Amino acid sequence: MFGRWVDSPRLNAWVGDPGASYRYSGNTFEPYPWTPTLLALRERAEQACGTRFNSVLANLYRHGGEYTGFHADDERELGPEPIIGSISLGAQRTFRFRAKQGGDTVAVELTHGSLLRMGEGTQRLYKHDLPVRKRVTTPRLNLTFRYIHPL
Ligand SMILES: O=C(O)CCC(=O)C(=O)O
Ligand SMILES: [Mn+2]
Repeated sequence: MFGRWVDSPRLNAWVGDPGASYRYSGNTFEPYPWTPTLLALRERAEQACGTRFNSVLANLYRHGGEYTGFHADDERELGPEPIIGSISLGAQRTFRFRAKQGGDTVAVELTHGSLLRMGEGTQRLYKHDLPVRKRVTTPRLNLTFRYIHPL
């Protein structure tokens, strides 16, 4: 990151249609191809969210010490009002929203097999995070389905 090696607080992989690449910190990442399981989950997520997805970012949190800091998924290639479908598998973890303007943090528990739909306005108005939970000793896999627009 920024020309230096840093420890990642989680493992991730980018999967999607050919050309659904994303730019991050000056690099362009090409997606790995879909697997049959991920394609089936994409279809379920598309039906439940009422939109199309052409990529998925898979995040693996090996234990409760791994986390995602507060951020919004508001990169330009996601378009002005991204809809993101987020499937959780494995350990239950807390997910939090905080308005960019400040104010209270709202927490939801993401249970095994759940789908979280982040709709219009969510990335524009809020940041989200997945905090450290020291008591959690088992892994969690998260699949965030997205639609990447070619820039
Ligand atoms: O693990 C999660 O539930 C969220 C991951 C996330 O926010 C992201 O990949 O952008
Ligand atoms: Mn995110």
